[in-house]
Amino acid sequence: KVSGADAASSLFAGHDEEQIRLMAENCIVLDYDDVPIGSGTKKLCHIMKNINQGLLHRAFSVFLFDSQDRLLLQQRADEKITFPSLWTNTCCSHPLCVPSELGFSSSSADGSNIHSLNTAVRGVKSAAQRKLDHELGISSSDVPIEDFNFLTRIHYMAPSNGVWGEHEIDYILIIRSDGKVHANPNEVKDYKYVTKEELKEMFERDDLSFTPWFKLICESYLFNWWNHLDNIDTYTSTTIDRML
Ligand code: DMA
Ligand code: MN
Repeated sequence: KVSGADAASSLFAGHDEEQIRLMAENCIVLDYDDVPIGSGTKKLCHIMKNINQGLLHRAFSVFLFDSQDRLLLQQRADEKITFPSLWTNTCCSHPLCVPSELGFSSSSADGSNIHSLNTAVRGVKSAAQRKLDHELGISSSDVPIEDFNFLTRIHYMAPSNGVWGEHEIDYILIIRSDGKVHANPNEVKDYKYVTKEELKEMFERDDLSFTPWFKLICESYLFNWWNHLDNIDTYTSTTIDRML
């Protein structure tokens, strides 16, 4: 149930109750170098006024390809508070500020160093598995952790509507799966598997709109990666690409 304060907040006026509830999730707040420095609610992290003062958080973007090399796209639900109704990559969200999604693991060989990229990647993959199930109903057994490929990190900022926006270090993950989709209508309005040519045709249409991060990734990396899915593990970069 949404707390009285949030339900009454004018920031949330007219918004969906479930999406308001999700704004209480705790995101991982970062310094400029992607080191976790604390937690902040999803609400706090997505208010443009805070972003303009430098507030930055960790995110991920999954690109799921089927065995025929088609990319799974989703159209965000009208209920989404940020970037509603736009077409985008398979699944995006935020790792939560909890040990498993920070990547802490007692069994890992590299320990759980908060400064280590391997640690962060482990946490992000776990969050990606959780959200593929939540948004698209893709079973975790169809997207095992070891099948995710980490590609790179993109630092970007984009205003959405009204007071809302994004400012993230976005971990890009690619996975191949033929897992069956059972879309959650509160998250996803529509979905579609596309070839490269079909995606390019969608970009030409003036009745379709896309999220800013998906466009950025398409213009920079996506088509090159798409040509090399069979050895995508060799495309990993440890640098942060600042697309600001
Ligand atoms: C946020 O995605 C992450 C990126 C990379 C933009 P989102 O707004 O879909 O997050 P959530 O599904 O948690 O609302
Ligand atoms: Mn975000």
